Amino acid sequence: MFDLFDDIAKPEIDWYPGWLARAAADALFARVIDEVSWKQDSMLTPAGRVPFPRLTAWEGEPEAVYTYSGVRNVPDPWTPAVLELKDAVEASSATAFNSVLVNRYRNGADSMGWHADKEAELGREPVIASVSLGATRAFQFRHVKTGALHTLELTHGSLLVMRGRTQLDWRHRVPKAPKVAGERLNLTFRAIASRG
Ligand SMILES: O=C(O)CCC(=O)C(=O)O
Ligand SMILES: [Mn+2]
Repeated sequence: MFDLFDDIAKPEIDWYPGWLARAAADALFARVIDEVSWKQDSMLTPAGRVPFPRLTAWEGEPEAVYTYSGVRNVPDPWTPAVLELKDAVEASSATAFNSVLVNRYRNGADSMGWHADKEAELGREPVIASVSLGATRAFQFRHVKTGALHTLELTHGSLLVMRGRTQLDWRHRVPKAPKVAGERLNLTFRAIASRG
């Protein structure tokens, strides 16, 4: 009953700003851009279909089927640089992942709105490991009850691991950044329990 403040202080995250050495991050940025099959997905809004303000790709094991907006998505097979990153992320986070959502923010006009990663396939308290490459972008958390805000600068070669109640108690986003000209990649590794 008096646990009102338990979840307020901060999201449950592990943050490794210098996770990859500069040269390794540079090489992986170029390889991921080159090897991934980028898609321009869109979402259905009351005003009709609107393209996402970013390019995306979904890779993983064939059984890691992800359903969103009523569409059953089978992942593309792992590509080599993404698979190398998966192995390194699994070692750092002590978690096994079977899929990754890759986001490509072409410049500061690209973004991702407030959301939590709450799909049933992820389970109730998922571990989600997020690798950033390229231009630094702000990443904000907003507490669902108090509105408390936390901002992290997601730098080239960083790793952010979200755990525990982070997806239940917080929303997160990558706001537009009009001054950012450079491109950024983000890979969020996930463990999907397929519903068949
Ligand atoms: O680009 C980012 O850092 C966030 C990506 C994200 O929240 C997601 O893919 O669900
Ligand atoms: Mn997310």
